[in-house]
Parts: sequence; C-alpha cells; structure tokens
Amino acid sequence: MLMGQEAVGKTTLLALMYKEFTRNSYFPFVASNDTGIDLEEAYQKLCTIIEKPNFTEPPRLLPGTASVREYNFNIENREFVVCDTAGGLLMTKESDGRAKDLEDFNKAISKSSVIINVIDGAAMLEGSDFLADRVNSPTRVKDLLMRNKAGDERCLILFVITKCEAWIKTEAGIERLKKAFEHRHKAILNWIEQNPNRAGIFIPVKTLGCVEFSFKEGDGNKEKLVFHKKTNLKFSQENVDKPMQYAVKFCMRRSLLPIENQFKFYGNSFMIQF
Ligand SMILES: Nc1nc2c(ncn2[C@@H]2O[C@H](COP(=O)(O)OP(=O)(O)O)[C@@H](O)[C@H]2O)c(=O)[nH]1
Ligand SMILES: [Mg+2]
Repeated sequence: MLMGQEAVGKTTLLALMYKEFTRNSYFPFVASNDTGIDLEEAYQKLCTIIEKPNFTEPPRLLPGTASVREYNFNIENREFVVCDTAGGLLMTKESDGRAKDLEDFNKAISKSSVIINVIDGAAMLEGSDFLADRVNSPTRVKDLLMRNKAGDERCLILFVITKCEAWIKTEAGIERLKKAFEHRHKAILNWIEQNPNRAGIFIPVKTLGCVEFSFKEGDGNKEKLVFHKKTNLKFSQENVDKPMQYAVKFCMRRSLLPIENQFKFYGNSFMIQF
C-alpha cells in the first residue's frame, strides 16, 4: 500500500515502478487488463508532459474518485494488489462525512504486508519543521500504523524518498537525506524497533530526473519549495523498481539481500534473510 500526503509523488512512483519493474525483474509480472491500461496511460502522459520545453508542473496522472484505488498484478500465479490512496485521506476526519472512505483506508492498511511511505525529500531536507510536517505528516503516518498494525504480524515499511534529484547524485547528498530522514521520522523508526516482526528500508529514488529543487521562498504558512526543469538533464529514473522488488520478495518470503549501498535497513535482520 502506498501511503503519504497529497502530492508527494505516490502515483508517479507507481506508474514508473510498474514500467521499470516490467523491464528489469526476473519475476514474470502481469498486470490485470485495467491496471495495465491505466498505468500505461499515466506513463505516456508523464512522458509527453515532461518533454514540453516550458514545463511548469505536470498535472495529476491518474485522477480517481475512489479513495483507495486498487491495482492488480499476477506474479508466479499469485495475486498482488497495490493500493494507491487519493483525496488527502491521510488528513480526513470522520466528521468530514467520509466515514466509509476512512474505514476502507484503515482496512487497507491493516491488510497490507508492505507499506510504501512516500516522502517528499526536498521538504524533508530543506523545509522548516513546520513545512516538513505539513508536507510529509510523519506523525500521522506513525499513528495510522500504530493503530492498524498493533499486533505481531510481519510488516515491512519502505520509506521511498522522492523529489531528491538535487541530492541523490552524490554520496554526501544521500548522507544528508538519510540524516534528515532519521531525525524527522524518528517516531516511526522507534515503532519499528519495538517489535522484531517489523522492518524498514530507506530508499531514495529518482522519478523525473530533470526537475530539481532550486530554492525556498516565503516563511511560515507561505513557505514554499521551488523546483525547476533543467534543460541539460533528461527524464530519467533511478531505483524506482526497487520498492516493488523488495515488496514482492518480502511477500514471497525470499531474501531481500543484498540491500543496495545507497539504502539503509532498520529493524531485525532475520526479516530480510531466508
Ligand atoms: N521533481 C520531482 N517531482 C516529482 C517527483 N515525484 C512526483 N513529482 C511531482 O509531484 C507532483 C505530485 O505527484 P503525484 O504523483 O500526483 O502525487 P500523489 O498525490 O502523491 O499521487 C507532480 O507534479 C509530480 O510531477 C520527483 O521524484 N521529483
Ligand atoms: Mg495520486
């Protein structure tokens, strides 16, 4: 299940993950008809938008009315369901008249073996505490997991860092991302350490490649991060298939090793070795 605030990059990740996974994986990977068409469309849309010279902000890729959208895949005769969430569900209250959506959301979390927490890396690293909280809501994610995954079931949380084109290029940059992540998402890392059946992996990814963070403007409520399309850089990806690789292996109880150098594992190592 993909979890994260609006606009952190969940749907973009899903469309690219599907593409790269199909290209790279040794698992035979088959999308159900609707899933294949939807994700292919999202990918095509992303490509045309990104090739435009005076590109500002690409629009939403897969608009959906449903709060929890399911994508179905078949891998080695097993059914996999990836849940994407929309409509700001992370911050929805029962009193907003969306009790049913909220119930579906909580149910999906408790059923999921793997949670992919998508995190806006620019806000995490460059934002004030206020902005980083507003954009990524680490406390809210932790509360939802504590409530819906209180038991002893095996659970893997993949922390996928998006919008980090400006830092993923160098080792020092990745180190900075890691530090900021451990500082700002400390509470959920503590929760992982509390039970040997939980594990986490820090995974920085490059999804667009040609759009980089340039500067921060405004203060308080008006604080905003500004990105620019770099004409010297190409639309390119790095690591986008990795979350899916780990998720599938984890569900099939296969070893997740070796974990990439740029990544970091948290929790009990027996969770990833078989
Ligand atoms: N620079 C940059 N922009 C991204 C990245 N991932 C997503 N975006 C942009 O962030 C916006 C929101 O993405 P979307 O996938 O719709 O977010 P969702 O609401 O979490 O599903 C879009 O304008 C994307 O193009 C990334 O890795 N780098
Ligand atoms: Mg979305």
